[in-house]
Amino acid sequence: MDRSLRRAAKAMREKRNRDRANEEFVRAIASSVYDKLNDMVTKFPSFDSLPPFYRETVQILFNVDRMKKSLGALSWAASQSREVGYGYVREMRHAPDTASARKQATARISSIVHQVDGDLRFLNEARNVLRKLPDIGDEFTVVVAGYPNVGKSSFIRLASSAEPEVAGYPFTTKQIVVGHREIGRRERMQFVDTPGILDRPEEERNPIEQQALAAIANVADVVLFIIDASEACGYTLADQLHLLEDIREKMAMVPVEVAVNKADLQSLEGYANMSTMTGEGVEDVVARLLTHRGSSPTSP
Ligand SMILES: Nc1nc2c(ncn2[C@@H]2O[C@H](COP(=O)(O)OP(=O)(O)O)[C@@H](O)[C@H]2O)c(=O)[nH]1
Ligand SMILES: [Mg+2]
Repeated sequence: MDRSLRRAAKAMREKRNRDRANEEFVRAIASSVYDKLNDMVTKFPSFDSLPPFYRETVQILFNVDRMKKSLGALSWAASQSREVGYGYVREMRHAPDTASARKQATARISSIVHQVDGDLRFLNEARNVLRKLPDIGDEFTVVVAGYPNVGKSSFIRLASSAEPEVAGYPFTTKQIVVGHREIGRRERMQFVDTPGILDRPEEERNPIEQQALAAIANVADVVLFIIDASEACGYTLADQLHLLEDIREKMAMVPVEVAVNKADLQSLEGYANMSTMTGEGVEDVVARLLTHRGSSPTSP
């Protein structure tokens, strides 16, 4: 409203005749409010073209129906403001007192905008969160799981071709880490680390985290579960294997690869062993992960 009022005042100053100036004020405020509200609607991220991860996230956080309703309310307010404003402009051609018509028109448009105040605030908040969502595209996706301190971050750092990106994660206070690696001509795979989601057993997950897990299961082409057999991470091997079974169950549709890290301290027979400290075995694990490329229903 403030922005539109400033525009209108400027448009008004450009007219010599007082009645035409009042008319111009109303026309300017009506079209400026119309443009601004319509702009918000057309530039809002489209839900239907969102990748699955975002779609689920948006659904969990904001409810797509409510967003569609709010966007509908803005469209209504946009055309209503223009209609009301232009109605006054037509009347002002013959009105004896254009100044009071100008005030009335301004008050009515302002009241229309106030009616969608809640929608504007809601959409603004939603847009801010959408902008901050981690950049998870449709690339071949490895979700890295395992208890804290087993070496998930170290693995992603080592396996990625560039420094992993860190983004705020809407479900927790934690951050999501995404690493990328080139796998052939103009193709990339991505590694996603989800602290707070796949590093504890089921019982400790709150409902929002459980939904987050469902969203993650949706984007994962394969899960890499990392075990620290040395138990230097602070969790027993038995606890780690228990979490592995929990994740296998939860992500039933997604294949799970297991790697034993910190093999420089303690390896485990029958598993793929690696050490993200010495680098040994890491490339073999990446190669195993790549065998799942194109075989999963979620891959593009
Ligand atoms: N000895 C040894 N230590 C490791 C290895 N990989 C990671 N660490 C250490 O384990 C700790 C946790 O690693 P980090 O990658 O942050 O684990 P995350 O919590 O699962 O992401 C760090 O102090 C690492 O230096 C490894 O292969 N060998
Ligand atoms: Mg970590």
